[in-house]
Amino acid sequence: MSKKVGFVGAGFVGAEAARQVMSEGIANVALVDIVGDMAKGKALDLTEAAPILKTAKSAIGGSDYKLLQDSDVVVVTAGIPRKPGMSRDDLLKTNILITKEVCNGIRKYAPGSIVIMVTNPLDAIVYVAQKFLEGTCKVIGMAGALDSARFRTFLSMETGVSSDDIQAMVLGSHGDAMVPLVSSASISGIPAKELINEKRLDEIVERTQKGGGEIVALLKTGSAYYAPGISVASMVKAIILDENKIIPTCTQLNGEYGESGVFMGVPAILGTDGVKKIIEVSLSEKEKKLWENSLNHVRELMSVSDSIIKNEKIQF
Ligand code: TXD
Repeated sequence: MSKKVGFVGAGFVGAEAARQVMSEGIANVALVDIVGDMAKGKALDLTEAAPILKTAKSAIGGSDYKLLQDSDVVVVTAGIPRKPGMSRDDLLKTNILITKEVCNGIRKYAPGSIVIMVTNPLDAIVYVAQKFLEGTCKVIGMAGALDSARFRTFLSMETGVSSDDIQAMVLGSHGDAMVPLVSSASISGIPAKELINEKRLDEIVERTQKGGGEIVALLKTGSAYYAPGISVASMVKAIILDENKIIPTCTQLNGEYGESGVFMGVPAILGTDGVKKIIEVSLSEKEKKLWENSLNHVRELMSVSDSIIKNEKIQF
């Protein structure tokens, strides 16, 4: 049977990811958005591209969660961006409430699917979605795939070597506290440190950590969506085609890296069951400090999320 990928949130990132999934002929797609006609329109637009893409895949869209039925993977980008005057906690509260509504729809129509959360603040949203969907779906988050792509891009710009020849990963949380791994970054197997001096590497790490903000500042409205959408599609592809690719993924740690319960971005083998295995890499002293900082940041987000869930009396 043909595979199906559901997208809740048909905005910039959701639509770009869906376009990539259809363009590569990976699966049929369903777009669900609170703005139903917009999702329906984008789905029709995508389907009309099929004859030129030479794919037999098609798209459906609307506001009804029933459209998610039989999805193998569901990608969630639904949420609101921070508005002027809104604190990070206000944003978290609103997006937790949206996540709850979305998870109810997924539980009803796509139980057993692998769920990829994308909505910000990513680490907290993955944590609450896993709470809402416990026993129904496996939940992971996309951030490291994007942050790693940015890191590789900047290493490529620095060396003039094709980004395809650059292996580098970003672990930890999404945002300023992420952990770009310089110690294991390589250019066709040559340690990056042998080709780039420490000062420049530090600058590349910082640019990677602030990569999202750099695009926001240029766009003036909204945030990045091409690289995020394509990063989502790479995770979807690894799962649907059982590729066993190592992709940095936000997932719950169960003893790996000496931690349990916390959600962190770590290298994971992605295939049919979602995360098949978490890979533990050794970190330099500098990276260990960043990792600790990242852990504290995620723990703080998880605890603020717990308070919101308690204060708002949100039931699972
Ligand atoms: O690396 C990452 N994880 C990220 C995350 C990279 C890029 C973007 N990142 C976050 O993804 C971003 O901060 C947002 O939280 C999400 C989605 O970003 P996008 O740029 O796609 O935002 P849009 O265009 O505003 O899309 C959000 C859609 C929009 O169409 C709303 O109508 C819809 O979500 N929405 C809903 N759909 C269904 N149900 C409900 N309740 C709902 N509320 C809003």
